[in-house]
Amino acid sequence: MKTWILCSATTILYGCGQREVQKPNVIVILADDLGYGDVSAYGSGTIHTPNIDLLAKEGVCFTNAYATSATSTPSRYALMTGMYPWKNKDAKILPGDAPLLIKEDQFTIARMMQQSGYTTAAIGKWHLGMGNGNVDWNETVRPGANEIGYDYSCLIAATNDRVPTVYVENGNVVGLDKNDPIEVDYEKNFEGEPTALTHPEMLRMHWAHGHNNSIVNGIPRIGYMKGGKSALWKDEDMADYFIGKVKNFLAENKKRPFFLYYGLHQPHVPRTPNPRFVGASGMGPRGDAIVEADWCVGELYAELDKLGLLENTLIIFSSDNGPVLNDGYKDMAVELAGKHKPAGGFRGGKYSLFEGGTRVPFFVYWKGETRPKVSDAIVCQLDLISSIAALIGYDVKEKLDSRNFLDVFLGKSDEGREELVLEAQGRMAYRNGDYVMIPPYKGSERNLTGNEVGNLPDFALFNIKEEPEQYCNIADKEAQRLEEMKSRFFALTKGFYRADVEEEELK
Ligand code: NG6
Ligand code: CA
Repeated sequence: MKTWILCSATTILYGCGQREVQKPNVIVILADDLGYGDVSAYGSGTIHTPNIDLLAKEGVCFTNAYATSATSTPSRYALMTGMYPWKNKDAKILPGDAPLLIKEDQFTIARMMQQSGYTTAAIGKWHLGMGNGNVDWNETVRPGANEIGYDYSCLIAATNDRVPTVYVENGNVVGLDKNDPIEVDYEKNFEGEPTALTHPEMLRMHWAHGHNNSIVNGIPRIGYMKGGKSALWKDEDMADYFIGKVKNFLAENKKRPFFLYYGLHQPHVPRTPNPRFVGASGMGPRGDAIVEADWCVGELYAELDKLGLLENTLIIFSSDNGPVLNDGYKDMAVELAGKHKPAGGFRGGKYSLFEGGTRVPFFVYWKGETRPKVSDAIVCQLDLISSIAALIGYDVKEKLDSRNFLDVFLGKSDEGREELVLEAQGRMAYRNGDYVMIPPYKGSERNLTGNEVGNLPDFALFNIKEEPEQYCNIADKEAQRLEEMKSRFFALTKGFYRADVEEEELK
């Protein structure tokens, strides 16, 4: 990569008579369950996300971008490691007390950056497990993000609907009083502790499915938890809390190259925007949480601007999987959606093998480096690790599924991926060029959320360029293409594909 060396003249440092060029900073912002249609950048006039749109309009706006998976853990696993998540049988939605999914000696994007002289941080949603499977939350929790390449981490262990509902900074629960120890159990409740079932009168948000275990801040969660009162997060302050940590990290590291993974918790359930954003969207908590997420992006951008870092910082914005309205709480997301199409017109959403599951917003912005462009190239988060390796001149020795598409990400080429295996709750689909093939799977058409999950009785083939909505199965019409795609798909997924797999139960 010559260009940034030439263009970043202002950041050239002179030392010991030698010219040393500062490496570009890299920031990955990953929203949680934000759909293709949830950002106004793609033309929806229903929710306004001006800060996210700025990255899209001034940078490269991808229309064919994918998360590797239709749920969080596998999707994040792929981004972090450059490996297809379906090759790891444990890469599925993890509970809050799950052990670290990534091996300590595994190659990760953070480790790569660290080895290249970057200071690294993970801030926000994690959901990749932490600890050894038998966590004592009252001691430093290891291994975690810090053991796989992050110099600094400040995280929620899993999701905002799962216990423990505390922040974990460098492995330590923030604000914990040792006299009120935290206990977590995903199987059974602690004696005498209220749950959504025993104490519904304590709820200020009600559950629709699942989410009826421990109550924290009046919100019922997944899993049981006891103690740790002084450490409990305040849901409405989570955005402010994490952007504060982000700003600290930027200020402390403005003089050295850094890599920041910023996991936004919005608009995942429970949707609890700060009161500043309540009513902002007219769509209730889900829309308001999206407006809040957009504000977070604006704050990050403004801070980079203030610190004079924009010209030397590559910003990538995306989402871990597609959208869902009713993900288990009665928060009026369905009722108030109106004309809003969270998946942007694609079929399905979170949990789905249809495009709505994995087709996500994706923008790459680098002031002075990227030119405004809309790219139809097929790109995937899986490829970030190899592409960033190319950017910083790192020679990846490991055999990864990730490929280098740096020029595509920077808008300099339109030759994106030719093929991609997509995953949704243990099932797989295959995209090749303009076509998507979905093998048959058992199970119902929709899951508890109401999203169509892509269980079809027979092999289906769609031309998603001509018909992005995926209602027109052309398997019979293009029988030969189907056969070719099937054989390529089976070769790629050999040893992992199972025809009889049923999606994990939502609970
Ligand atoms: C499901 C939860 C859902 C959400 C999801 C993980 C129920 C019924 N549903 O099991 O609310 O937490 O897991 O979402 O409990 S993800 O975006 O992190 O993958
Ligand atoms: Ca998610």
